[in-house]
Amino acid sequence: MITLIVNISALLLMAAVIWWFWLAGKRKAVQASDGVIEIHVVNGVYSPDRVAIPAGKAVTFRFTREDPTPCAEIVKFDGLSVSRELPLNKPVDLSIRYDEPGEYAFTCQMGMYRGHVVVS
Ligand SMILES: [Cu+2]
Repeated sequence: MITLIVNISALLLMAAVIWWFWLAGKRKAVQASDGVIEIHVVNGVYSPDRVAIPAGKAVTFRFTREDPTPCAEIVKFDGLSVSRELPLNKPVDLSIRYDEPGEYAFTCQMGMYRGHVVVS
């Protein structure tokens, strides 16, 4: 009986961890209706990794790369001809505009670092 309770608790805990790190994080997007959205490249991720912007309006994405991994050097945006090199610890402004609502990824060169732009 104790074993069962322990097992069930462990499963619930795992579910909570999965929810917290993947599902909950995926749902919230940082709103950037106008102006500048600051994105930091740290420890293998973009932070924030989900940004909501309005369709047809240019928003400045300010990337600061604090992650020395060579892989993080380039950021590119799906569906746009935007591809930029990010120097270490130096903010780089990119003007991003999507005309069609949808979800677009921004990634490093190899697609390992991954963020999303939610356009509506
Ligand atoms: Cu990469």
